[in-house]
Amino acid sequence: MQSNICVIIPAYNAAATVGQVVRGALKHVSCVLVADDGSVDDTGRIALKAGATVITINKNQGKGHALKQLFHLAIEKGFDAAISLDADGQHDPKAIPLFLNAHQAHPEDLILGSRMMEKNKIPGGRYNSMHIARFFVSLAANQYIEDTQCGYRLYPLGLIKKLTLTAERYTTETEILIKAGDTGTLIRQVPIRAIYENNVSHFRPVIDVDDITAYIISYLWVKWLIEGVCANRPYTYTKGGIRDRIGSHKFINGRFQVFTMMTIFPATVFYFLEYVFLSRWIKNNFASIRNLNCGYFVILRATQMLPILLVVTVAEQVLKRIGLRVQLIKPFINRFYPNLWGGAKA
Ligand SMILES: Nc1nc2c(ncn2[C@@H]2O[C@H](COP(=O)(O)OP(=O)(O)O)[C@@H](O)[C@H]2O)c(=O)[nH]1
Ligand SMILES: [Mg+2]
Repeated sequence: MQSNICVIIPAYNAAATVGQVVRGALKHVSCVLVADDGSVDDTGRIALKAGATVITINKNQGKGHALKQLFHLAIEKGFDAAISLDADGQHDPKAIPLFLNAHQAHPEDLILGSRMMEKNKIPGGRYNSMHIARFFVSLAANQYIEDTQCGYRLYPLGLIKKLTLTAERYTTETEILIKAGDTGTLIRQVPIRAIYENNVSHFRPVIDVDDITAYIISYLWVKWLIEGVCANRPYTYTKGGIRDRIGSHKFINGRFQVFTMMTIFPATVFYFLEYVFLSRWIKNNFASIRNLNCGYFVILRATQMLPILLVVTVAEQVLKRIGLRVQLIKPFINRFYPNLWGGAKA
């Protein structure tokens, strides 16, 4: 039984499952904190009955906000680390010892669950967006991250204190990976099951994917701006730095993200030129990319291919409707969004 590590569960209308998750977690840790995020069902009461400490957020504000409240509480209570679990039963508490063991061996690292051992169980559309996210998030986080969208994680709270979190809803978890990785923190992965039976999701494929994409692009835009003109600077995140300052103003941040989305195509061309020519004077600029030995062109191409990916996705859907089952997206993604990090393959 671990007493210096707690489990945190952001929950929204999860009355049917949260009790079981809390009871399962309490077999491994002595404290489970649940944020009942404006649920209209019995989530809070059931979590409390199952033995959790419950904080109630009156109006639904999303997973990211609930996570931030839970981090705050866990830090206040003096825990060293917190394991986050989904409330809907997609994360089996039986896997908690995997996270605890990994943490014991590597207390400074963020431990992330990966469902890629069972990737055939993940719905096709979801898997494709995970593959694209993996490419760009890994670039931003300076390391290969197989399953960037998995919410089953162990966070050392000392690490959380080093980050300013400004993103919301489902984007917060991506923001944590990027900012942690971009300070030099290692992100270790442990295999977990992919559970998709009876799955009801609050994730909105268009709005939430757009929000995550906009965040990643805006982050890379700034990261490469810095790396392009700095020698030997693979890690660009500093708490309170430029991206945090923009992020902390909701209005400015929204405009900034739109601006970076609209300018990412010319911006990557510009960075490509900087990569090729500026390196004569600025040694080892774009250090994070030079470490990969792939050249900036691969990244330039991956970015420029994004609108074509959209066309390919629509084409595959249209062909499916008229009864033609051709695989266009998969080969496209494998070709243009390769694993540049070697080692682990997914
Ligand atoms: N606090 C809070 N948690 C949420 C909210 N939406 C989702 N969650 C939590 O995030 C987990 C994952 O969300 P879900 O909608 O299942 O997304 P998916 O598993 O990626 O399809 C859920 O099990 C909840 O624990 C929300 O609005 N507020
Ligand atoms: Mg779910």
